[in-house]
Amino acid sequence: LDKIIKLKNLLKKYKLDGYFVPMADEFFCEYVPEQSRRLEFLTGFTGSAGSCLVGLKNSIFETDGRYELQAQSQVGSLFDKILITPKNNLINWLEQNINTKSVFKIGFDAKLISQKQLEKFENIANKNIKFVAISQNLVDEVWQTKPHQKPIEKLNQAFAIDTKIAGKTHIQKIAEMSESLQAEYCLLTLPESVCWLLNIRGRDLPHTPFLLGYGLINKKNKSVILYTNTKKISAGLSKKLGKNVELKNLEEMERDLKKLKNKSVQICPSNTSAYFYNLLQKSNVKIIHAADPCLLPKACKNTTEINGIRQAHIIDGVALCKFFYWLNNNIKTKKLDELNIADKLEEIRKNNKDFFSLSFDTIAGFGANGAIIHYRADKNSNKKISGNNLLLLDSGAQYFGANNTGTTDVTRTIAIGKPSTEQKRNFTLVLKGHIALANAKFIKGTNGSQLDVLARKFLWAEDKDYAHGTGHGVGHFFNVHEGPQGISKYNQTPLQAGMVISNEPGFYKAGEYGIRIENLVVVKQSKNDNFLEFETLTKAPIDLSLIDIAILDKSEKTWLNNYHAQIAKEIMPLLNKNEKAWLKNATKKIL
Ligand SMILES: [Mn+2]
Repeated sequence: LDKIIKLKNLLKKYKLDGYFVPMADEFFCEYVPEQSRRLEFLTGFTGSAGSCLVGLKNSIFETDGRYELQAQSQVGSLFDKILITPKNNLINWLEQNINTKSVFKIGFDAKLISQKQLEKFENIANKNIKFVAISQNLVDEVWQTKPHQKPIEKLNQAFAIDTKIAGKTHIQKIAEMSESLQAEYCLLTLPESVCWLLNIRGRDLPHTPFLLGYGLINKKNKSVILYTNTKKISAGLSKKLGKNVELKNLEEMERDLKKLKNKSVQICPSNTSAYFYNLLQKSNVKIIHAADPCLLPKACKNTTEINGIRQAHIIDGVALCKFFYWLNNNIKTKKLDELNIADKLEEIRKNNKDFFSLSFDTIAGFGANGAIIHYRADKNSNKKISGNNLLLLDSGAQYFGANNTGTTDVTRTIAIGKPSTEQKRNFTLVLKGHIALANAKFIKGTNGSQLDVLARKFLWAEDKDYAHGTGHGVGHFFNVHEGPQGISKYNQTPLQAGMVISNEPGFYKAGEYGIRIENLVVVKQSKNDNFLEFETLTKAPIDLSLIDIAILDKSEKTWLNNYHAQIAKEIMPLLNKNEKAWLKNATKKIL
């Protein structure tokens, strides 16, 4: 609370009525590094989506439905109201509650909000509400004064991805991107695009191998300036990047952008900060709005990348099978809970020499906790795993090795004790949807929103559904949530060969249990040139004890038997004797 009081004192100093604090840092990634977790520092909120307005009179917190309960418990006492987006949001709240005749000034840091978000703010109906960019970040001002201590950015070394892993040199990529530009320059503001383009990775985020930085492509010269903390780039890496890539510190970017006067620069307003947008505008740069040109080619993996991803899934499948064998053997004798099984799974994955990191925090939710879609166990919520109920386990890893570089994300639901008839029925409905999507063949141009129903139709037939998308894109040793592809009620991006995507229908009964079956698939050319289909990448058995075989049709049984036979073939040779016996039973043919 004292931090909020200190911030309120600063409002008076800067003559503001309120100050807006977003979750994002200046790189707009899904995960935010420690030194930029301002919302968490200020409020104690640990979720991954949220923002707040600290006002002299009222203070408001907003987040989405996933974090409703968490926000209430973590920040409920600090704020007058918690808004759950998209139904309620800060703009609506301001319009309904601020009706002063005088100007109401809300300060913000223009580096931390996108131009698109600023435009939404500026379109607010009540024109007495003014959004004012403040160059000093007010949360940092609190964070940098004793007794608080803002963490210092770690100088994590970046590293190169060999062409044998990336399938294409960065020189080729730069040439192709330059070719595609609609302007003389392109400002890349997403670290994922910069890292993809230059075939580099970094260690700036715990689960995503990003080097945080920006890029400026020069179309004519087919060259790139990389703006980052150059202390993170070794002499060797700098040499590898060669003469087409110039390294500069972030502080130099502002001066360089001003020099682009009268030149045309392509940017994407939804991931370019209001700060840089404004700077370009003031410098008389011709701004051209376009989607980030790297995102689509990054999403469509080449054959080399797909081969690496396939192998990464075999390593991951081995770790999962070893874990399932261990779980099966220890469930009755050891005291297991959500936290210690997540640790055990991480320990097993780490045994592989090419393990790099987890790709997100493991979700291990037993019984009622499994029904919380983005659950993460902590000391208070941690449930013992015993009795009869379902264990939902969603986890993944990053692997980096000569032949097995890739990102995994897999969910299995496991029966602990004896499952109920109802649990088996719902699990089988989810499985039928999973198989229908895995088996789908579709004409080129089809998008995720057209396929989404395949995964839901069996649940819908019984008036059931799940409140999340069916699939998200996944990067190649990159972000576990990658755009623009996805399978959901809304995603309009046509699926293309090489896209990696999750297939993860589920069913959740609040207060009782959760079910989700998640595999990653890659889009590939079908025999007929006009059609596409999926190849399933994930290699982990699906719990046979949860299947109501009577409601599977012949083609569904065939899919499951083939899937399990493939796992047995690829994973078996990499297990010890006891684990082999377990896997043989777990992948036995159903009739
Ligand atoms: Mn997933």
